[in-house]
Amino acid sequence: MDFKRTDFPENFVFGAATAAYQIEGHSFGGAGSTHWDTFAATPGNVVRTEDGAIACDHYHRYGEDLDLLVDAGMDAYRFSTSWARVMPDGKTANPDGLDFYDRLVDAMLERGLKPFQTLYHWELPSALADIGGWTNRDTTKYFGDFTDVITDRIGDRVHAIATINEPWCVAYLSHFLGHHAPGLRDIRAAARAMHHINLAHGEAMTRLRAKGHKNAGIVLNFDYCEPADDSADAKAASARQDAIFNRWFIEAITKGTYPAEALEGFAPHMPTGWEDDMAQISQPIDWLGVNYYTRHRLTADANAAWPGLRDIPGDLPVTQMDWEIFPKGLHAFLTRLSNDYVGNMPLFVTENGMAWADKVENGAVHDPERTQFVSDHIMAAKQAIADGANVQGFFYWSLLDNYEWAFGYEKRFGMVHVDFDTLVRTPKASYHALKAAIAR
Ligand code: IFM
Repeated sequence: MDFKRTDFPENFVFGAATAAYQIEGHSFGGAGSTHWDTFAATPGNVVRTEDGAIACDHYHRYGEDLDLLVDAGMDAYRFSTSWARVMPDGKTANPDGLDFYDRLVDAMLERGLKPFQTLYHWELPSALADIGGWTNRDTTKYFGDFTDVITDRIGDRVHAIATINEPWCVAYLSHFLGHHAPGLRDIRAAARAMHHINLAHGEAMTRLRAKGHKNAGIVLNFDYCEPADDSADAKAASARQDAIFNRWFIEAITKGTYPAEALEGFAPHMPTGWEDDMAQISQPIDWLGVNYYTRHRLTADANAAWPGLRDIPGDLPVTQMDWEIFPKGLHAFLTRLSNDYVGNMPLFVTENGMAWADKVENGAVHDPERTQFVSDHIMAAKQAIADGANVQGFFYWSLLDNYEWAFGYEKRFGMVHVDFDTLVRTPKASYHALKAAIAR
């Protein structure tokens, strides 16, 4: 790595992130069916129709996994609390689920790790999917109730709470592009989900503030967009993608508005009276999580319906996901967010990492590509701090190889290799490199 801990401010947080469905093993502990279980069980949606039933069995092995964070010298663990584990039908509390998160948070604190909780990282209970999921406004109220129940149990011990992980994925990727559960490709469903997921964030913030919570925020994902060429069409296409992907959520949350370039397509399909929700959506947050992975080069597709976009592959090296590696994009977002949206509010890089077809050979995993990737992105964050952004932490995605949604267990993002037959964990070379860089 090209940096060391002392290059960063004294209280800068280094950590790793995971999410409940991707690692826990959702068949354990009385968790309810989620829309991911049914999506995965439907042919054609997920590689080999794999699901999160066992995943990394973190449910039973969380102690070993937390020890890996401590052994690497990390300060914090970003995890999520599955709604369907805590409330299997979306409405009724499951004592075993609450007990699990209680044990998990205590185990972090015993090890000196700061718990960074995410309330929703995509485990929508099937019972709520049955009533329309995020297309139904009522789901936002049920989400508020879930927020109350889990916060009453562990809210006194978590360091930070994020309401939602990556609302763009929850809404657009899942209801317009159809790649994630519930797999819809429908502009009306998408417009509603795009708004209701923001409202769910607002509802959760209202509930958290009522309990006196002072360190609550949201985690948004940002993909760098640029025109594929100098044409006016390509510039407009890039601006449309930027509005839908990068501006919709942050503008709603910090300014109470939606960008015109995105409303141009969604306005006719928005739920009646959406404007009245913007005040609740834009109530103050305490911190912003930034997930960053890649860039897109865009051009217009005159034959396609709105938003009429086409991705033109670039010439940068790509990861196992085929995502271009573009560390400058992280610097660009951290400075843009601080200049245009959040000012001096604390920013955390809550996810950044890469998938690679890693293999264990002679007991070790040689992944120099990942070491370079992490180093380059952490250096981009360092430069953003030098340029005035209040970046206070960096979480690698992900601690473990895990369930990569529609890609099943094929794409390996972990700093720790997981053998999905034996569930044996093997720290990769990048883990050891990060450990050396952040050693005190
Ligand atoms: O695995 C996902 C995670 O659940 C959300 N952010 C992106 C990661 C890599 O695709």
